[in-house]
Amino acid sequence: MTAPTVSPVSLTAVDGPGQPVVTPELEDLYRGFEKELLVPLWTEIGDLMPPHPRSKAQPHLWEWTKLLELAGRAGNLVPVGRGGERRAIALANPSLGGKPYASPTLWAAIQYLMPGEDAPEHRHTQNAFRFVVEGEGVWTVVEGDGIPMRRGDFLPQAGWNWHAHHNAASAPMAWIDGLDIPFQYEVESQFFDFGRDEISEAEHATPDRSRSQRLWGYPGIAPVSAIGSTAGSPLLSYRWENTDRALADQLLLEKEGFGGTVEPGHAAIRFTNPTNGADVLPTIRTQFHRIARGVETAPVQTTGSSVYQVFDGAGRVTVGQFSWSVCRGDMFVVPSWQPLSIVSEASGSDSDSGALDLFEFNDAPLFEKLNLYRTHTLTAGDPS
Ligand code: 1HN
Repeated sequence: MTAPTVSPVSLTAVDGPGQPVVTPELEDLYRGFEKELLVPLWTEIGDLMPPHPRSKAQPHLWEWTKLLELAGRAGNLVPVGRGGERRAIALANPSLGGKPYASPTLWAAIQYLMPGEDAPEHRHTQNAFRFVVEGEGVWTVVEGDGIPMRRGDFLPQAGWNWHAHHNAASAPMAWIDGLDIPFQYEVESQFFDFGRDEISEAEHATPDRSRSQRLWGYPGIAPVSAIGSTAGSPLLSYRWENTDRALADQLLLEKEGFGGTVEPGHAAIRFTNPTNGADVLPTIRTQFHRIARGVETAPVQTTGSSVYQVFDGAGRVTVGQFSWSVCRGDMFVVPSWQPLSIVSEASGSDSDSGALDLFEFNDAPLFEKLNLYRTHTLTAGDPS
């Protein structure tokens, strides 16, 4: 290895509080630091030690109609197969240099599979999940277990499990993927294996209930033979009918005077691992919110980032200095410590209750494990 001819270290002497007097000797000292690849703390402290998180990421909204239209065009032009592995199109945060990262820790993508298509089997250390905002007909096959994917279903996919997908229906289907790729890329923990090019005929079967659901799909009941046997959640699909009823019941219980919501008119559930009540994935927390018509949530700021997808209804979302009208399928990112507030607004034509339903995923398990998790609800007296 030869030494770089141009040093990547670049130091500018400036006048300012806590800074040394700018003299030719100081400039010469700084050139010496640059040559030896050294950086003094006194020129960096403001950036390295901010008073609170200042995310490199920016709040941003991706509209579902645009995502779906482009994914559909990719469906006609781009084959799925070994090598590219998935027809997945990632959301790139506008201030992360064009990288396929929604936030510094989270990957979010729309994935699209044409009728009869198979996405080949592989496994990786990255933790992943799928969430379905519309459509049905794709089965994800995890360790040979075929799991149906339908509107509202949430499917966690802990790292290092073999998985493939196939579309058994006569129409294309889209869904979203969330993974911890940016985090694992930064900490250099990634492994990847190709599996079989084709899954077996038996694995193309479309059972209504997966093996995982038959073993783990009963509330509060665990199979004695398998307790403690898996790292991530052994329940491979969390079905919409349960999520919907849990949210509806929270709002009803609140109306009946028994509480249950996180704040008035705001029901929230977390998808948990039935073996221990922890998050379904070691690095990603997944939750679902139902905000009753006309309700505005209190602005909350949290360390770590989150991505939301509107599941149903319409509303207005404010993240820091950004504010958007949102409707079904739209996705937005909330960077670290940016206050988030949501108003549920009736969409007019909806025959339902007019509530706003949102799916959320975030990196809170990482922050909690590292003792870096903080959350704060802003009140009128807080500085803006
Ligand atoms: C992956 O395996 C899937 O299995 C989706 O559906 C997105 C993005 C990067 C790397 C692997 C999937 C992915 C991915």
